[in-house]
Amino acid sequence: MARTTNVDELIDLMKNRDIKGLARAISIVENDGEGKVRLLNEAFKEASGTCLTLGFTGAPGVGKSTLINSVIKQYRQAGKTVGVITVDPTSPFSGGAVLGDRLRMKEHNTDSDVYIRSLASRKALGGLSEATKYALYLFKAFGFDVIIVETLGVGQDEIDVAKFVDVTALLLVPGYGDTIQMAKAGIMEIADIFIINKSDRPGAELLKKQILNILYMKPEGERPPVVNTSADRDEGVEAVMEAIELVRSRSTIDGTERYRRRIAEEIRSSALSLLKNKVDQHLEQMVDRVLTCATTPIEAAEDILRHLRG
Ligand SMILES: Nc1nc2c(ncn2[C@@H]2O[C@H](COP(=O)(O)OP(=O)(O)O)[C@@H](O)[C@H]2O)c(=O)[nH]1
Ligand SMILES: [Mg+2]
Repeated sequence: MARTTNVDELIDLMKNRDIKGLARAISIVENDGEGKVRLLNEAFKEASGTCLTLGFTGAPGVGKSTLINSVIKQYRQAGKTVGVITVDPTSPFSGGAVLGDRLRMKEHNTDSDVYIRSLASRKALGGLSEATKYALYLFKAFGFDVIIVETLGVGQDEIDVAKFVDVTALLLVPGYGDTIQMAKAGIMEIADIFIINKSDRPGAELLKKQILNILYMKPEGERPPVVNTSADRDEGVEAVMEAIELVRSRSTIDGTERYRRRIAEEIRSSALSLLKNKVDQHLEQMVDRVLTCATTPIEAAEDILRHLRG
């Protein structure tokens, strides 16, 4: 069967660290291609258990791509291979920013031990896109030492990323709407590391104090490090690396529990996405029935679920 061989071949290519195999596999996942589910199942089984996954989150423009660029350099100097997953905004207004990302990271394009892949942000159930979650499976199967996810930094994806990576770094910048940035629901809770980027600008120390004040409530051993950086000058990047190591050393303590929670989250998000697809198949018909007063929305929902069970 051609389809089966194809998946096996891709898995073999990835195991042999062939970047073209990885690129093809990601395309299958992105485009809902044939063999996607088997490919992902095999990738999950092959996944390297030792790779470190990092999420960089924060509003557009705070300097995520710039900082990731510096972090890649640090890992490369340490001889580590790095995979980066970044999310392309589908919004036409952000076209310039996407191009900016590519240009900024171009420095590493000739380095075969760094692979940067942009993914479409569509099809997310309000959170991190399915393509991003599944690209993580593939990157792990490929066996990068470090995998970095850059979020779009908009809405739920900013928070959702923390469920799927080992260490989440939240970037903030001094000078604009600090309180608004921090008050954003859930964002303070998910950050393992706070990075105040653009610390060359006024207000960086004040912002640091504000963050430390909030974090003071946490027990010392769990308190997230707060780091000042000027990513575009490579300043503070060593401190970021130390913070990552600190958080990583902590999380081995409750590593099993963390992993259990992540797997639960992966099952939940996959189940919801399957369910959503199934429900969507019945929607139009049910809308017609409600519009003709044959049923109510609540009864229609129950009907769909009954139908799924049967
Ligand atoms: N002044 C200053 N500008 C920075 C710094 N880091 C990044 N930038 C600039 O901020 C802009 C947005 O950076 P980018 O990395 O694309 O942000 P992203 O949208 O979060 O990925 C770019 O013009 C960067 O050159 C910094 O530390 N200081
Ligand atoms: Mg960016």
